[in-house]
Amino acid sequence: MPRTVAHLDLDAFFASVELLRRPELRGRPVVVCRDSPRAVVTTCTYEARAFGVRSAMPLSEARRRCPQAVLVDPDLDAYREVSAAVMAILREEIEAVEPAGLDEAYLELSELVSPRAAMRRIVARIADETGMRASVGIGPNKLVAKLASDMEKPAGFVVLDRRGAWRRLADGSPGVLPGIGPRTAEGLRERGVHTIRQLAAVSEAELVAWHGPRSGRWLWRRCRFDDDAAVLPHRDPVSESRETTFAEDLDHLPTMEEALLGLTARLCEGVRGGGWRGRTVGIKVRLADFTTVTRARTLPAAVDDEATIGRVACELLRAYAPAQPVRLLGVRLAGLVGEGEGPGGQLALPLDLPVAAGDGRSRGAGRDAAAPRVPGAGSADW
Ligand code: TTP
Ligand code: MG
Repeated sequence: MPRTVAHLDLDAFFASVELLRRPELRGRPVVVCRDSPRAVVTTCTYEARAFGVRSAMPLSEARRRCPQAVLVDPDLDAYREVSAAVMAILREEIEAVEPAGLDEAYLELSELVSPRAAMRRIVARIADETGMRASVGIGPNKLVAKLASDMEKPAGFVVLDRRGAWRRLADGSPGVLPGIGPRTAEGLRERGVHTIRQLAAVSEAELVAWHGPRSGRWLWRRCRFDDDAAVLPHRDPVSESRETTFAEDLDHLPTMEEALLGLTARLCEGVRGGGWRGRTVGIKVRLADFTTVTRARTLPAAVDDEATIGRVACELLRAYAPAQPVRLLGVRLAGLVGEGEGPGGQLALPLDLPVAAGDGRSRGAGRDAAAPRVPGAGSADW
């Protein structure tokens, strides 16, 4: 069965969010980066890229290339919220959505009569409703779609088949193929393989001899732009959290509760923005000596309201009763389900089963990656 898959990636994501609240910076080279000697650039506007500034470049180098760049501090909470709004639009429009990061997702379009029209509509909605500009790649599989979305950024819209991908990329380095990292590319170079075309000329048996059966076969298919990976909508976030480190440690319970309620308000905005509800409310507390504990409680039904989540969070904090001043507090909602999932928003799972089972993936850039598998058990990690 021929498939149609799209990959959508927001343009200059962190920087674009910053421009929403500081429109006076539009058209200027903006670099999102902490202002410290060892900081590296998270991203920058295309105006800054014209000067050679890039993601992951040391700030000192970015400054040298573009002294007039405007530096903006990263604000991950703001990026998460915009990300949730974009993902919510994708889920409204398309059944199978696999977020692949804060600003990118794969969409399974095989069932659609007009996948291009659907993607044009989605790009327009994202622009209207969030102010973000997106680039889209459409192809027969995830690999080609991902490569295509990157080809004509910003505001790209590239439809490509495997032959087209071959025509455009065969003479490039194998390292441009997602999944082939710098070390693999370097290893291939040492064997005289500098391009995708040269890689495709190596026999499968030889690749297996070089890289073992799994990676060898995978490489053989990869350089032919062959990929049968499914779009996995269950890679939805399993949890959402907000946390903050205080300028000065807190040592009064009422002040801590106030902070937890503030975090809960921000959490709920993000959760509702993504159309989520969750059954497990958790808190994270880091004490003055850096001891970090989490506590969680699983409720009978999924919730998204500030009052309930805030109440449970404060109860968990009072029950824990921090014995030292507190330097960080966090609140977390796990076992997330989308709107309309499960009867009355409840998960179709028995109460004592791990709600957040699976691989612990979560929304965002992996800050929640180690979600506790058994709610209520607590965990050193979030
Ligand atoms: P990307 O999609 O790679 O980059 P981008 O959206 O800024 O620019 P474009 O897609 O138009 O090329 O990454 C998404 C966000 O992830 C980016 O805005 C900032 C963050 N990020 C980092 O923090 N460090 C990095 O090294 C990279 C590549 C991205
Ligand atoms: Mg991007």
